[in-house]
Amino acid sequence: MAERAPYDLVLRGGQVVTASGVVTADVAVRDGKIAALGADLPAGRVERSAKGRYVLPGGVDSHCHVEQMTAAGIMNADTWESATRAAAFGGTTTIIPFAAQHRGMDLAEVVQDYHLRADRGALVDYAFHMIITDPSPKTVQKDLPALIRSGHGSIKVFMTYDPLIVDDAGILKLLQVAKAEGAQVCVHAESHDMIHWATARLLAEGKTAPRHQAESHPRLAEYEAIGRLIALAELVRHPVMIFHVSTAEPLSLIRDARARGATLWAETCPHYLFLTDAVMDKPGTEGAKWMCSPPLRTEADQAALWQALRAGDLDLVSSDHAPFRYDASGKLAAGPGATFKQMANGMPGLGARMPLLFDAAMRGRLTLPQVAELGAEAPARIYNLQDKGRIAPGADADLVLWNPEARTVLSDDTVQDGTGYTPYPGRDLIGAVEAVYLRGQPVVNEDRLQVQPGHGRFLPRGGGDAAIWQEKAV
Ligand code: DUC
Ligand code: ZN
Ligand code: ZN
Repeated sequence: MAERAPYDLVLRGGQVVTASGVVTADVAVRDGKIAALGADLPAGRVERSAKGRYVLPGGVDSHCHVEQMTAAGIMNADTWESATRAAAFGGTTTIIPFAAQHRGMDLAEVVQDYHLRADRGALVDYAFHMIITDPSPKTVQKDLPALIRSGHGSIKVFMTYDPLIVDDAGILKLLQVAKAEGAQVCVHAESHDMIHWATARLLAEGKTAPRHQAESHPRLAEYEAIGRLIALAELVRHPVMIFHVSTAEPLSLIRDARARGATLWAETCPHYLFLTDAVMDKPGTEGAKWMCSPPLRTEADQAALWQALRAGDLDLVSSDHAPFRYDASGKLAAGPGATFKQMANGMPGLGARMPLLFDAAMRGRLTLPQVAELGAEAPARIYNLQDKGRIAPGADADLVLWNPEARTVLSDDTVQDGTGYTPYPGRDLIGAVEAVYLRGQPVVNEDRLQVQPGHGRFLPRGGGDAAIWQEKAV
């Protein structure tokens, strides 16, 4: 009887990229896990040359919105299938979108509903953050603890938006529950009242076009809310994840808080790194394609965010994929005369995130190990996805082969998600995804999808270390 090859798959002789460096190595896979890394490993049942290619961990996108309804009742442009298709083609194999409670909704039912749709449609693996907009006694005392214990280890709260805002008292209550149950708390931190004030002034002056949306979210609104959030976290002594940092000034708040011993995390997103608000200066309503919240900022902010990523002041890069079509089903749902305030915020990003980061490494803005860290290892570690985001024996064999000789030109015609446009039309990126493996199985190969909806698995997780306030001597 023929002997079984020791491995199911061996990727031979690639440049293997982890957060700690780049080495030439074979990567061997058995039973969906990375079994060995090294030179001249024994044969696999399937052999593939990775010579001249970089092998990176499958991306982990820890902040994206999938098949999510806005408070105004607009379903975003993606199904689970289209969103995870975009993720897979863009080298991302794990996502953490949201199960979004709107006011009056039963949180347990909301989570069950998102599960049903995800379980049917997902092509890549996933977990959820639970958005809490209604910290009622039932949510806080009953549903939330039960859901955290069943593997939903993080929540998101908003400090702004009329239909979503949780006030400081509510945030303190949620931090307390999260602390007791070992859950993580992610926060959209912008001052509601400052946005309200700025928006009212702009609308009164007739400045209703999408490009004014950027002015309606003053940079001080982010600074003030992040400072307040850090104070709330320090009061309860429970960590927070500061979502989508877009401006330079809060970086010093983050550094100072850490220097005095606070435990916290912070992310930024590709659109703040690669775009400025100048892109919104388009005729008519076209600027709406780039409306997001917090909004696009300036070149000086971009430079500060890149520096913060290199310095470790920001921990990871998520897409904040929030897709709305540029038509009456999405951005233009409120009709032709709508003001920016009536248009949905957000832009697509699941597919472009890792290609943009890989390109940044090829152009010397980051190193490849930083790309592995910011795009995969850090989000997996912070969100307690222990088998994900790493190329190491025992981890899930989520692997992406990148060809540094190829180019990827982003265009509306090639987007894989449901949005129908890219925020980066015409951008020419160095590098291209050649193959994507999830748990050792090909998901994308030579530009073809290899799996069916439902292939993705739910990843139950607790809050992990990121839900524990680390007592540091300072
Ligand atoms: N916040 C997000 O995190 N995503 C999209 C819109 C928003 O306000
Ligand atoms: Zn947000
Ligand atoms: Zn978001």
